[in-house]
Amino acid sequence: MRWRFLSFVVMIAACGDAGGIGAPTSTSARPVLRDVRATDEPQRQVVDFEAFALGAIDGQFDWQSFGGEGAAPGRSCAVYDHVIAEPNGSSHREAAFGRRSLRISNAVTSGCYGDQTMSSRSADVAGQAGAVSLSRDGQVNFALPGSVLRNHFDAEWVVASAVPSAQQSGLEVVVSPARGDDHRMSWLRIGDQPDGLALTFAERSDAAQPGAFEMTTIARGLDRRLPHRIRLSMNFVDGPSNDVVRVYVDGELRHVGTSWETYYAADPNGRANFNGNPPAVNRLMFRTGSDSHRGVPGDPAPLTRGHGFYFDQVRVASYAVPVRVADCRDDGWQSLRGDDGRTFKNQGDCVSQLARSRVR
Ligand SMILES: [Ca+2]
Ligand SMILES: [Ca+2]
Repeated sequence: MRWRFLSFVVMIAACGDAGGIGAPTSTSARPVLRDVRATDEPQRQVVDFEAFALGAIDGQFDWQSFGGEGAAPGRSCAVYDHVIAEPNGSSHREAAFGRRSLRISNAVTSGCYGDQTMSSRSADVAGQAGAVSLSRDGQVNFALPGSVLRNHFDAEWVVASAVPSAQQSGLEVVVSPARGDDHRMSWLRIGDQPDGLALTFAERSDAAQPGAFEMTTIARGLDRRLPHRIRLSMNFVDGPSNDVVRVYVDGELRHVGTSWETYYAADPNGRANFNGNPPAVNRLMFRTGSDSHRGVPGDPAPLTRGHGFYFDQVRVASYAVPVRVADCRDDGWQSLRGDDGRTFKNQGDCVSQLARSRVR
């Protein structure tokens, strides 16, 4: 019994917030390559994986996956079934999955975070004033060089079942805005249920229980024979309990909620990270893991190995959006964007976008 207790403590230490297994020793040492069709329109910067090599994800085009299959050993809590693969199925090829995609199953899960699969980073970071892009010890900056803090994060991806003809029982993957270590600012789970694919969103907004996951099923019965486009759109508003997160499924708004800022501001464990400030975000974490202490066991589904979900057309962007009318005035509109990343035609266009984005 004593041994089991000790190994539990060791596991927690390894999966801790700073400096544990899965934390990078230096992000600046790694050359930054960007597999994006870069334009000045952030919504068009899309990773399609076509230039990636098959197999290990880690180190390709600023993607990070210390625990993904084929990565260098010794930096992860487990070896996850996360790889660059050739998508199967003609419908997926037709849907712009092309010759290469990110494939993830939850055949292996763990209680760790920083060793899971992280997308390439947006040029800027996103968060409210005071959001932190440094590690707790100040030694690692998770932002790309020259990054500026912006108040909007937008992420989009296409997901499809690798077994479109049948349910993969127990299959689930969680996608979160993140920065490359253990920290996340939202949570969206994609699962495979008997009636089709299902999406579950988790908020942490209750100041009385800021550590609790408040889970909402925002879509279910999605046809597993078809790819689905998911978009997570986050407005970080300065001050507590006011961030706005929208989730779109196949172009339709399915949920309006909030970020995890209340966890970082009010939960004792959350506050301990950055003195009550939230982490900044600039990428997506694709995680096959458990949050068992929050009531989300995340049990592995071994039969999904080699299958799972394909992810493609991954886009992340951080930019500045208006949060008050004054932001649009005095030519302010010229340096701002709509929530969808588009530039404004004039001040009036900016003000009307503001009115729309306030709707909750
Ligand atoms: Ca592709
Ligand atoms: Ca806020």
